[in-house]
This record gives sequence, structure tokens and C-alpha cells, in this order.
Amino acid sequence: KVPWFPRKIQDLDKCHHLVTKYDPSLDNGHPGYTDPEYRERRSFFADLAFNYRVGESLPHIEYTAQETATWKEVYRKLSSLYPTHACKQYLDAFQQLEKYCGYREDNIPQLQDVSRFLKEKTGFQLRPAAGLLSARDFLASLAFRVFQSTQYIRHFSSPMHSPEPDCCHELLGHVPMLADKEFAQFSQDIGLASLGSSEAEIEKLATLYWFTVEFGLCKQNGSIKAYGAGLLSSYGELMYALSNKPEYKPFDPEVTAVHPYQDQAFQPVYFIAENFEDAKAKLQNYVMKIEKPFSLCYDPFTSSIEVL
Ligand code: H2B
Ligand code: FE
Repeated sequence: KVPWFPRKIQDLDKCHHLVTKYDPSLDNGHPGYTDPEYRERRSFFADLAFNYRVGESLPHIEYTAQETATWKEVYRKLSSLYPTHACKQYLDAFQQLEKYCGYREDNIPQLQDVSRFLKEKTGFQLRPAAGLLSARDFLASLAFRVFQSTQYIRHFSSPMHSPEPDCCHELLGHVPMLADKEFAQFSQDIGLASLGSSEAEIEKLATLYWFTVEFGLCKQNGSIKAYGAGLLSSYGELMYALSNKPEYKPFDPEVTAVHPYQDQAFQPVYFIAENFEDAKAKLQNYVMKIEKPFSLCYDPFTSSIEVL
């Protein structure tokens, strides 16, 4: 009674189950809830994502002037903080994305261009996602070095906050870090550990993901920098996380995996990694102890999972 999991990259076409609690047509607290035009635009993006199949090129989007204006506001504010708040790996990649992938305040980068860039850097590729995915489906795709990325943008009335992931979060938060080799391996390792795991294990891995990939901090040249995507895509929380006001703890998978987290307000505590190599080693040590009746190995030549 091992839960189903994808064995080959084509199986990811079945890994698109949404968590609808923050959906603009179902959550009455969503800033787009009372805007029929926004909701219609969102269903356009949802159709693109649900109809996408592995191997196709990613949909090219003509963003509206209003959407690009929202992006501009987010891009300007956040990029003013990066030099002082983001880790070195992030800054390196961000510079290259500006050079090669159309990262500019007056342009929302196309997922296809970004995916091609990442593939060259670390083998990661993107596929379009319709919204917030279940942790199981989202983590499973990481096992194949596939990052499921939303393509729509948040509602224009709330440029500094989105209850759900949107392209600002993916492109400014996640993408630059996925261009780093160590970080890419760390992400894939969480994904591999999730395959065929119990609900309880998935919950712990999702929590680890939350406090690292989403809200992680790391030491760099004697100071603390951000590498988590939830921080790097939120002006308010990025400042708060490095303000010395919150509580800080060293990253330790055993502790971090069971720490309660919340997605409605700033985190009460942040976990600090020594560096990515150390975080990766600690994670590998942690996942080795997860009980499974089989072992797994990713074959990069066929993009498939070997079950031993
Ligand atoms: N879905 C999407 N589309 N983007 C994410 O960043 C994301 C997700 N993160 N589903 C996941 C959940 C994460 O918060 C963990 C694994 O639950
Ligand atoms: Fe995210």
C-alpha cells in the first residue's frame, strides 16, 4: 500500500492536484474574488497549465499593460533590497537572468526562456502549474528536476502581497536559486525522499521545504542572507527576516521538520543554514532514516526513477 508516485517524467502530467483554499474563485479573502475579469484571466491560465504535456514548449504569454505594471512595482521594490539581503548565489543568477532571460522591470519573463536557462545551468526545467499544488505532487516533480511554476500574476490591487504563488514569486523567488548546483541537488533530494512516502512523511518534508526553500536564511561572510523564495519575493518579510526581531535557529532537519509553520503571516522563527553543502549533507542524513520498503534512484539519461 505504497501511495502511487510518478516513475517517469511523463507521469508528471498527472501530478497537478490543486489546493484550492486560496483560489480567487473560492476564497472570499482573495483580492481577485470580486473581479470577474481577473477570474476569467485566471481560468485562461489554468487551462494552459492543465492542457500542458511533458516535452511541449511552455506557453508564450502576452501580458497586459496592467499585468506588466504590477510586475514593475514588485520588481522595483524587491530588486532594491537584493544587494544587501540576498545570498551570493541568488545575486549571481539574478544578474545572468537580467542579461539572458528578459528580467527587467517593464517585462515579465517568459517561462520558456527561463526554463531553457535553468536546463543549461542545473538541468532543472519548468512546467506550468494552475495554482497552489498539493505538497505530494509539487515535491514529486522536484525528484525529476522539474519545477512547477505558476504563470499568472497577482491581482493589481495588492501588488505587495499574494495569498497564492504567482509568477512574481516563482520568477523572483525560486528561479534564481534553482540555477545553483548545490541548491538544485538539495531540492531534488527533498523530491526523491517524497516519492511513495506516507502522508505523515510528506508533511514533514513539506515543512522542511517551507523553512528552507521558501523561508531559509544562510550564513555568508559573517552575516546572514536570505535564500528562501517566500522571502525573496516579499518586500515586507525580507526586511523583517533580517531585522533581528524574529527568532533564529540553526537548520537541523530533525527539529525543522516538525516545527509548526503558517502561511498567513510572517514566520515567527527562521532557520539558518551554515551553507548549502552543509544543509544538503544534513538533509541526506535525515532522508536516509525515512522508512520505505524500497530504495530509489533517479536515472538522468531516461528521466525516470529506478526502484530497487
Ligand atoms: N505549488 C506551487 N504552484 N508552487 C509552490 O511554490 C508550491 C506549491 N509549494 N505547492 C509547495 C506546495 C510547498 O509549499 C510545500 C511542498 O507544501
Ligand atoms: Fe514557493
